Amino acid sequence: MENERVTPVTGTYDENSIQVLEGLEAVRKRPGMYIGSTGERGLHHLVYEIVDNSIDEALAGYCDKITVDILDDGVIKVTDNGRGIPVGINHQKGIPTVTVVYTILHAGGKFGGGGYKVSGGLHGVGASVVNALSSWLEVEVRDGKHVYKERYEKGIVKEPLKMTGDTAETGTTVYFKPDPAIFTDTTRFDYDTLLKRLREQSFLNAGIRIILTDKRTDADLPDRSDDLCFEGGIRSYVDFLLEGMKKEKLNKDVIYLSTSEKDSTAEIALVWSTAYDSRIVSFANTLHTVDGGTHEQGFRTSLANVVNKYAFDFKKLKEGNARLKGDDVLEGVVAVVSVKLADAQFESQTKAKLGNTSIGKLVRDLVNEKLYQYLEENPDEAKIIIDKAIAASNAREAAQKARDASRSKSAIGGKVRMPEKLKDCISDDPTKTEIFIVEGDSAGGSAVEGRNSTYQAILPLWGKMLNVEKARVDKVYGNEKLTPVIVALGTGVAENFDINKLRYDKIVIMADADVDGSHIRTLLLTFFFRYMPELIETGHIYLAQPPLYRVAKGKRYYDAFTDEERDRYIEELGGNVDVQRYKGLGEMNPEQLWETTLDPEHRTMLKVNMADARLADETFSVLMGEEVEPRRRFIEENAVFATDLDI
Ligand code: 1YM
Repeated sequence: MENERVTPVTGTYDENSIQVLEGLEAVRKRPGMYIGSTGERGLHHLVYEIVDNSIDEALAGYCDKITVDILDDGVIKVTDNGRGIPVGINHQKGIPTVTVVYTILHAGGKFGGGGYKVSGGLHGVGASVVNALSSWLEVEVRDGKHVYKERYEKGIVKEPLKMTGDTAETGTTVYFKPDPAIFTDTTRFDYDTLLKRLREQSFLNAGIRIILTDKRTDADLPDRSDDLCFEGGIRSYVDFLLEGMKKEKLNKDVIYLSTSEKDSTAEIALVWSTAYDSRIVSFANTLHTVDGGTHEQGFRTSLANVVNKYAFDFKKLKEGNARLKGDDVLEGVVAVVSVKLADAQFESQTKAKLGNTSIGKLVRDLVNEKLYQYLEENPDEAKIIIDKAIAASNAREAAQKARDASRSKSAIGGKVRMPEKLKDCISDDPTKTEIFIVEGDSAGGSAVEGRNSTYQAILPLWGKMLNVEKARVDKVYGNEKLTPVIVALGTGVAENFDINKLRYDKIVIMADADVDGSHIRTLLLTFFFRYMPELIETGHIYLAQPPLYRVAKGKRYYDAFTDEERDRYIEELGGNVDVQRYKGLGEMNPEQLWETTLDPEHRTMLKVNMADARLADETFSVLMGEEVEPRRRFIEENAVFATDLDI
């Protein structure tokens, strides 16, 4: 068939082109005003803006598949199987509607007012902004009969809309290349960044299928593709979060609540899990509200209300009992709260916090009514929830007692008495001092002798690790090993924690590479992770790395930390060497301990990050937890590590 030009109505052409050029100029002059930034975030937002139009089409019920391809040369391709952007002449503007959408500022979504855009790109400015900020952009529309194409450069029509062929399909495809003159930091798309946002979108819009594929042929990029479609919507999202946290559901199923009012909807998926903290992820118009806001706050407060109301109404708590605190009810909760509303008000430019008060009420009413109903109808689930909150409450009270005890001050001077076992350093400059928490008395003795007592303090932890003690926090607090640590560090714990009171710059856990050592490490890291996470976040926690071997030949020697390293040194020294295996910290003499583990000039230490600590927390839960089955499984899978574990 012959190509056919779709010609604009000429009468309004000049007017339009002035409007177009002014709009383009504004966007290119101040891109930040339209997409937030011209950094990596802004770059990725271009993709979301285009995809949002496809999602709107899906929400309207006309599209069920969206593909996003990352192509070579910084090009993105987005395709959907919707109706296709209208190609007919727009009566107001006298040019094709698709051209209006792509060239006239603020004409995205539904021009002419009415309705609201719920898929919510960052600033809701749409296709024309993406176009203005792209070196070139091509849009292809399939309307079930014909294929139409238009090409723009920096937002200006370069090849006007023309029919290029026939098709039985419908849909829209957009190719674009962000302009490197605008995105001066980078024009390189990050797969994981796109994946995160598109996954969120597919969770929040149940049933929509989004396929992301990295088609770049550049060096060392693995082929990646994710086919995202979640029939369960935000229920699937909760399962996904649990998987990431490696926690199990306590309830049989994820609980789902939803409601709608004239201009707004709220839906919540939640479950109680084996976790000790809570994870609540909230969205407004599908934008992740990182800092929460009225919707999230409404959820938190009403959750505590409902559980208390049910507990008292159904005599799970007696009349004289104290109410369960919000934090106790929240322990272990994993939830997704998603609201959609017209005229969303955000408290910050980045849309991280929702401000609309009416939506807070909608969420509260939803939880108060429907969750109560759920508890009434599912008494077994209600019991699980209340038992978890009561356990949390007991643990919190025990913790409070332990804290009060550890804060008791001696009569003179109001100074806290330091633990008897602590061999403190002379300096009290908390930016220079170090404390070594040492497993075992003999290693402690060597460390005390071997250290530089000006700035190195030693705290030996004596006795065997409490193998079978349960993971409950009250045990962790009352624990005879941890109290001296809390007192020596000086910061207090949990909500009383104050990093400004920290008495040392480096807190070094010094334990052997055997079962007892790894128990101590796991216990301490778990404890820091749960009750003093700021110490980890601010990089104060370290693991000492005592070497495993000394390889010596004559006067030359090397300390090796792994078998491979040992073999390398043996080779380097040309064989015929003396290899000594360090049996453990306790068997090193003070000089050796100083040389290998304490001396800042020679030692190797690992700085602990939150990921390490989280892993320890998980290991701890498995090792010390109440459930025998996962513990048995863990030990089987880690047989070497746990050969003489006493279970
Ligand atoms: C790859 C990007 O933009 N898809 C898309 C956009 C639209 C429609 C369908 C659509 C919407 C409507 C009617 C309507 C848009 N249309 C407009 C406008 N994919 C992509 N798919 N028919 C088709 O909203 O009534 C803006 S976006 F304004 F022209 F209707």
